[in-house]
Amino acid sequence: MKPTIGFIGLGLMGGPMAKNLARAGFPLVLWNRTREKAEEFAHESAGSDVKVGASPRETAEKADFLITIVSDPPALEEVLWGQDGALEGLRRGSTYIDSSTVSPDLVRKIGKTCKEPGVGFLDAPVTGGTWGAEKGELVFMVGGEKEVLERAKPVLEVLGKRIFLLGPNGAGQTVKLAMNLILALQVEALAEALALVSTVGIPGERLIEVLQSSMARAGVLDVKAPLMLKNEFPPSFPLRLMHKDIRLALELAKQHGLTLPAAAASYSTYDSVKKSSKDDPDYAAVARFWKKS
Ligand code: NA7
Repeated sequence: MKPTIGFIGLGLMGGPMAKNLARAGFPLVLWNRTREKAEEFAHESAGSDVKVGASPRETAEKADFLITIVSDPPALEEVLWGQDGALEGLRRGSTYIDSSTVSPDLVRKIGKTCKEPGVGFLDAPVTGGTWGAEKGELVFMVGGEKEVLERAKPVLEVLGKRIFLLGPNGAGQTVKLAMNLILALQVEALAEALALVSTVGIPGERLIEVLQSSMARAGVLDVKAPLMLKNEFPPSFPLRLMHKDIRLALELAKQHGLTLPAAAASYSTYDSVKKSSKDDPDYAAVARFWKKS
């Protein structure tokens, strides 16, 4: 009999992750703020052991492993400390894994809160986008104790292909924020270069061809350049979340007395596109900044 997993947050990432756990035969108790999403999931999983929890607390009470993956720090605080919050429900000896991207401070606070009732806690943000979530090929950046991670591995290995233990609680989030900073800047640099060549009169496709043969070759060229060339931005990693991650990285830097000038400039570009976009685009839509005029 496999352990029961409580799963909170059926968004773009959480939905496919929970599906993989159901497929792997783990009994699931789901909770999502918009309850219909959890009900629809349970309906579609007829034949698997999938139930909908009444609240985050009840979901946690039933869980041997609890996983949360929600938008941002306020969403996670709401789920954990709000009315019928999950932290009240966690059982002694259970394991809690948060895969949202939030601040290192917040996950350290959660880690401290989990200690007293004897709950093992890992911050385990992910990279790989919706594609990685669907394929079960996410990469986990983990902060926490080795023994807790060993306990969680049979669950995480269903969801991901690589698991990096990076230090105590907060280390996973720190590395995730640093990594997303690079992606945000790379995608913005690509958008700037495309704006430059196309303004001068050279098709963007030619730039991409050259870049693919150069040292500037990178994963973002494969995944994001086609979106920019078509000017279509269906969300795989929404711009609003990248905007949040740059902000979290800047706040972390500030706490440590560090200045990140490129990140600060990039934040204002993402901010401007976020404010002027009426849809919920992928972060490749940062390219819209140069399409305004
Ligand atoms: P999505 O697709 O925006 O999904 C966000 C999830 O968080 C979704 O289940 C939301 O519920 C939930 N949410 C948002 N605000 C709240 C509050 N206040 N309370 C409870 N639940 C909430 O994001 P992704 O799946 O792409 O990403 C999730 C995380 O992974 C994020 O930190 C990324 O940076 C990385 P809803 O369905 O809207 O009711």
